[in-house]
Amino acid sequence: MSSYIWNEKMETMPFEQMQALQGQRLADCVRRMYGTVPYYTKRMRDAGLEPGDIRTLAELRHLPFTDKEDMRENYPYGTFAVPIEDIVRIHASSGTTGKQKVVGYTKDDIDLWSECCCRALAATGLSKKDILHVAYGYGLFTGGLGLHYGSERMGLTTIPVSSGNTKRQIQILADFKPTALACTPSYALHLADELETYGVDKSMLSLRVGIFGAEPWSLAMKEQIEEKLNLRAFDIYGLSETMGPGVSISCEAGDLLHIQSDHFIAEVVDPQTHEQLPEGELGELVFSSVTKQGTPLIRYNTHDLTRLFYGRCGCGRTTVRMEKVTGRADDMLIIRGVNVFPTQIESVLLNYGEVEPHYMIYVDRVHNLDQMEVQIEMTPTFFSDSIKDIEQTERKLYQDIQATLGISAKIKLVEPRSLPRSEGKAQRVIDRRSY
Ligand code: DLL
Repeated sequence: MSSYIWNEKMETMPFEQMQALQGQRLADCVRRMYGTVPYYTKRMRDAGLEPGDIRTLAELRHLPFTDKEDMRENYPYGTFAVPIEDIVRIHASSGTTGKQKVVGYTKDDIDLWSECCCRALAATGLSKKDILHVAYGYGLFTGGLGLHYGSERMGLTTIPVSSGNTKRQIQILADFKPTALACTPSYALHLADELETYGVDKSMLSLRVGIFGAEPWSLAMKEQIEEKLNLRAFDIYGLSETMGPGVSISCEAGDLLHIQSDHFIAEVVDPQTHEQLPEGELGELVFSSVTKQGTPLIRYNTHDLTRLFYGRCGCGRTTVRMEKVTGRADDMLIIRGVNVFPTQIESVLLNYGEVEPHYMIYVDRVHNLDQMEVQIEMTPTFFSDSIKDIEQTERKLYQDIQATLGISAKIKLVEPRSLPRSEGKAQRVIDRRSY
């Protein structure tokens, strides 16, 4: 079945009407938070603002930003806008450093989240006739439970496998015949590679849709997963602070992701000046989750890098679209002064039939000079080739990566299956530099 629109009214609302609704919801949200959430009240006062100053969407740009530090400084419940007895669920995300970012959901928030996930699932063409295998982790991570509730609300047969235990995952894929798989793209690739180990051919699977996200992945990787698992892959985006999966989803008409604009007001800002950027310009993605009751956030800087696009999409939706997130501003490596994102390296590797998209980037500082080494797994067939061929491919990759990044990196082709695999978000970079 092809995709359909779950909430016609909200997902196809004329742009001006949506902006008016967003402005109204923003004003309500500011009023709700002012006086209830102490850190936010202080922020507004410091900026010389009162709730009455915010009446329309145009006034959004006057409001102060919120960042992960605000969540950490107010750990665990200081960002909550309702008493704890109204909270029915808590999630948390740890990130790489510091205290966890804790978020609370009221019953209405869980309903809103399920609605957003239904919209996302519908955009991929799933309906109640489908069986969804959820291999995102269940627990404090939002991936598993978030999609689970949306899937059940839509009436799909939902298999809550959670992450880990690859052997069992493959057995379920082969025996229960799910038609859709939800997990991180790196784990989808791992599952595809492991099919053979367990004597399963992709023709024995019934998958037709993949709902992949929670980490950056390139379009080249998307094509590989589609081919290896014989499905159509969609990109699902979200973050715990604003809700979890379902904030945006790609559609059948293209690779841009539709943001659920009636709940999340998106801006893209210049990373240095924090000024709003016009349509199509690359910058940091900022969200205001104006309908959330538990932990609403205003102008939360995700530090994810993307561009925004407006106008009606080929699928009929009018919601604001964002480009596939290529990385986070804080994931960016600066090697000898040059900005490098792991996904740039990934898109080069994926043009080579001799290697697998399993790679690790090691960064060191030797005699005050940054050095980058990229280790890439060879395919089992290429691994058995002559040393001369392997060295030649290493040289070609060296040149290609240098041309793409503008700096050189040592390339080391390693044995198949020798690099660590992740069951959730993949770790691609080990930065061993000390400053
Ligand atoms: O990763 C929520 C999620 C679960 C999204 C399942 C999609 C599917 P956090 O653990 O809080 O929440 O991490 C959020 O992950 O700021 C991005 O940097 C990254 N991220 C999430 N989705 C994508 C995506 C979940 N589709 C952080 N593409 C975000 C690229 C993504 N990066």
